[in-house]
Amino acid sequence: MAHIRNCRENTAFTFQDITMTLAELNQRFGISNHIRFTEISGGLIAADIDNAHASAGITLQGAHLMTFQPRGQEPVIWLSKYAKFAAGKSIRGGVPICWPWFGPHATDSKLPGHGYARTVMWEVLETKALPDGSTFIRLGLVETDATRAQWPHPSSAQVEITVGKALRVELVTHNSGKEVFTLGEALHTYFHISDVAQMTIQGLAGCDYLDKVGEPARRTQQDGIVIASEVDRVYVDTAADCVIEDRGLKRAIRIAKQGSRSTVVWNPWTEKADKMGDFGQDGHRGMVCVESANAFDNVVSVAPGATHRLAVVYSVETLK
Ligand code: TA6
Repeated sequence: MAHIRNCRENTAFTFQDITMTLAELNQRFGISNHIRFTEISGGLIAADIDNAHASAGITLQGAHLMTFQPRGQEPVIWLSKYAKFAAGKSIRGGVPICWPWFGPHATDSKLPGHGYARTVMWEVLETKALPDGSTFIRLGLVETDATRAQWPHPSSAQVEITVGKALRVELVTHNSGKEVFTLGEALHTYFHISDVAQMTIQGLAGCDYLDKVGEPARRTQQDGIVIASEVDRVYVDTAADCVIEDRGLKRAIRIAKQGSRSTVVWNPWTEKADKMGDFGQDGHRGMVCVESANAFDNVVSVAPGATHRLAVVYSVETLK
């Protein structure tokens, strides 16, 4: 089993096959002017990416991209100032990976909502400095008896992240077993916006959605999405790009996805955000989740030997 020894307390996080200290991790995968690994609060290990185009931070726990800020831009990804960092705890903000199910587990309410991928260890498999000055990192979910107990399907999950002027995240699922399995997943991305009252989400007009606020209901989106109360919607059968128009920042964030048929739009609004305890006062006003997913009607059957990819490119445009 591999060990990342915390260089101060010499505690070990055990996962596959490589014994590595933080120094060895940097020696093996660090790239000057691109990526280095540091210990952050809660004893978590993070990849700190800083290149000519942008900066980003990714924890090995959950392969969780916490931050992304292109040079000269406001942050694109929102991270709560009250996010908690601890082993086994999900981080409020960034790009949580919901896998291998989205929302509550279909049959066992004791299992974690949105799956376990975002709270278990992932290991660094590859880092690269790309010719255009972007930085690439590939991480793999580390299977353990605890993960196999929740998901008894031989499989692997990897995430490939490219940090440049745009941010590209690709979630790759491989079925290494002999049985087909059904996969639910999402890149549960939190976006930084000037204020929710200054924002409209385009791209989902005409799409059906499951409205999870109050009595669940199926509705059809008429126009752009404007948020003035709690919104929790799963738009189904849509491969469309979404665009977050932010009049306050005079910019638009484009969300261009492949391999995803669902888009989730979520803002907890005041009451839910207060209950969650890690949004802070009015924290919900500076964020919106637009999640590229395969959920509900759109869960994916992955055949034995098959590989399923969900990829999203997040880019910033000037608001016309
Ligand atoms: O994607 C929206 C949602 O399913 C909401 O219903 C809410 O539960 C949100 O995810 C956050 O979930 P979390 O487990 O991260 O607190």
